Amino acid sequence: MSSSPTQSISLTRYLIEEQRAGRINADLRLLIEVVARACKTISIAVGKGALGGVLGDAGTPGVASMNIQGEAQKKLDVLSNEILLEANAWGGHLAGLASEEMDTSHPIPDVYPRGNYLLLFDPLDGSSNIDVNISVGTIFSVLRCPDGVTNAADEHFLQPGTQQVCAGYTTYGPSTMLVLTVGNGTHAFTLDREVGSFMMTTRGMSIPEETKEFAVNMSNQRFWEPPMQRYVGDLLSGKEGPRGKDFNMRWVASMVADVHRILTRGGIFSYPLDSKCAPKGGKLRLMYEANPMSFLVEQAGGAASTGRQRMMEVQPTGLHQRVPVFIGSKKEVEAAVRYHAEHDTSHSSK
Ligand code: P6P
Repeated sequence: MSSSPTQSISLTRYLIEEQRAGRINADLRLLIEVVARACKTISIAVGKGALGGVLGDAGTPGVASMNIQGEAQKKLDVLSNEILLEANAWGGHLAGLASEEMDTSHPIPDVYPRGNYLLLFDPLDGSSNIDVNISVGTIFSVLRCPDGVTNAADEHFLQPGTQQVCAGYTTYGPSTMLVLTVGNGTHAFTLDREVGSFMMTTRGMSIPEETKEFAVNMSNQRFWEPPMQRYVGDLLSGKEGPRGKDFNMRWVASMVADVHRILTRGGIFSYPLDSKCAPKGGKLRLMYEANPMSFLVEQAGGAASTGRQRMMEVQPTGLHQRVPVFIGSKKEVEAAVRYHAEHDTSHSSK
């Protein structure tokens, strides 16, 4: 992993420099600052743990609150969503928002001016880990609102990942870190809690092209498609097998934590189709999980695919669309894609 010295560059200074260079405008700078500030508030809530009375499921005792995903919402899911909605309502930089925790997109209240950006987010990804004190995170993606659209609706969000102008995540771990791209590399900022500022700690994250580490939920192995079975089987065969080297495995079950490790030291994260999730298109969501992570990883020299298509070229058909995900070290993602292509070719000719 390469990185250049960061001196004491704050997020604000970095954004001013990007604006001065013409890569972002004032509204996008405000958007990123607002989201970063909201994530600091979420970090405080997450950090309180049981002392903050915010652990456990949302809803009333015995009656869990479910989101559109059919997943039980944690209290912190709901709180994080509300923090991001409130923070982004009044700034005049957004035309609309969409969240994993809301069935449809959310318009900016009429009392506030509207801007030209669309913000999508998973307010607290990996929240099932909250109650066991494992790292979770916030993932966000920014698109331009189509010209001439004043009342953004769901269909205006359905743009491929290549249309993103910004993507980022905040990971609430031993330290709180914001990882961000505006299309000019992927950079990491660490929250200085004493000052309350995100300070650049890595300029230009760079994912090694090769890796010996993979991340997948192995308990789903018997449900995978044949190419995934063969791909992981060869990883597990190690140096005696076709890959000729031994691999290590990690699985945090928190996408932000797994992807942050991969951005930091390489690896491949896979959440493939399996017979359980295939009817829904996959497990992870395209618009506010796979696409922003793909933008960040590609900007760091990695790759991201559905296994059969570059992730950021998928034309979305729904706000909560799910996709299979292979993301990380470029040559390892290419290897996984090759296993799927070989399978599909040999089966299409039959
Ligand atoms: P599993 C968390 O719920 C999440 O959306 C991702 O953050 C994570 O990678 C995945 O699901 C974990 O899935 O099947 O291991 O619970």
